[in-house]
Amino acid sequence: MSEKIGFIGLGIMGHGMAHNLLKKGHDLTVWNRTESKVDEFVAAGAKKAQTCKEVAENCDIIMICVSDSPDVKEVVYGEVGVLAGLTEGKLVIDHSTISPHTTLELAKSVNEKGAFWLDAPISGGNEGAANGTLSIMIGGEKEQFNRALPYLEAMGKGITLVGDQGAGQLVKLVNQILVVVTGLAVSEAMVFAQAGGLDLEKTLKAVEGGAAASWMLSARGPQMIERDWRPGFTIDLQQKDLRLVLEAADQLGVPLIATSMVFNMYRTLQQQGLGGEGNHALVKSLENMSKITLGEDHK
Ligand code: NA7
Repeated sequence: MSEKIGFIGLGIMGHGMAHNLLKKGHDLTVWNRTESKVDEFVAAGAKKAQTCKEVAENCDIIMICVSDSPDVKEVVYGEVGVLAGLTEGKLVIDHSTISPHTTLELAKSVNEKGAFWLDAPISGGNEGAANGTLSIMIGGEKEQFNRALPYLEAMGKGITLVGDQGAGQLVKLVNQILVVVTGLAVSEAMVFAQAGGLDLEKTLKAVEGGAAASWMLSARGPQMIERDWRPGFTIDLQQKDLRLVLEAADQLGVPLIATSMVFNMYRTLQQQGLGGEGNHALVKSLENMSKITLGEDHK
């Protein structure tokens, strides 16, 4: 049986995800805090809800993709939030990246209503969201995972049940360690290549197929070279994720040397007012230190 889907949060990621649900012909109701973002979805066949409560009342599966832990809490616990409209048997899927601790608290509240919760954070940037090729890492019950799968398949390719509630968020933090440390390696390599007077495009082409291959290198390397800082994922949100990583690492007592360094590098960029730029603008932090700028002749 086809279920009615609700989508809350039509930002950079939610935009592509909700469009892909519509493209696959799913029955979709949308809500966004900034109301104007809803119009294009209504034009494409979605229904518009006035509140998150209304989304929960009218849908069987409610997907959320908003910024941070307090935002998901607001959307769920608010006076006209999801919880107020939730009834037995419904399923809430949170695609936002938030604290694993907050996730367990939210899941408990939803479960107390006789409803279900999956944490299902995403990776793949705006391209992955637009193309329906996101990686989706899921924590929760197998039965609910199977229930959600046909809808998640409209939005992603690598869809993995990684453990119980909260495990999806923890795996997303693992993902973010890999993303930012790879981002640092790409940044450092590009600055080094620039200092050596190399043709950056040719350099990238020469190394991206070998052992140094990575999504970050191939997707964001060209953007660094072109100095295109438009965000697939903003520095502010990346910084938020690193805060979550470092909080969890502190609780676990595990040292994260490179990750904490990148956290501080991003902070210098936020101080310069660059928090809205893409996370690949990390290279600017190295440019600031070395006085070597990609694309400039330093000879
Ligand atoms: P964006 O493009 O910054 O979009 C954030 C979305 O979250 C956007 O729809 C916001 O609404 C919405 N939002 C943020 N705070 C709230 C509150 N308090 N209440 C309701 N809605 C809110 O982020 P991305 O799409 O790149 O990322 C979303 C998540 O996926 C994030 O956790 C990432 O880490 C992964 P707005 O349009 O601003 O009114």
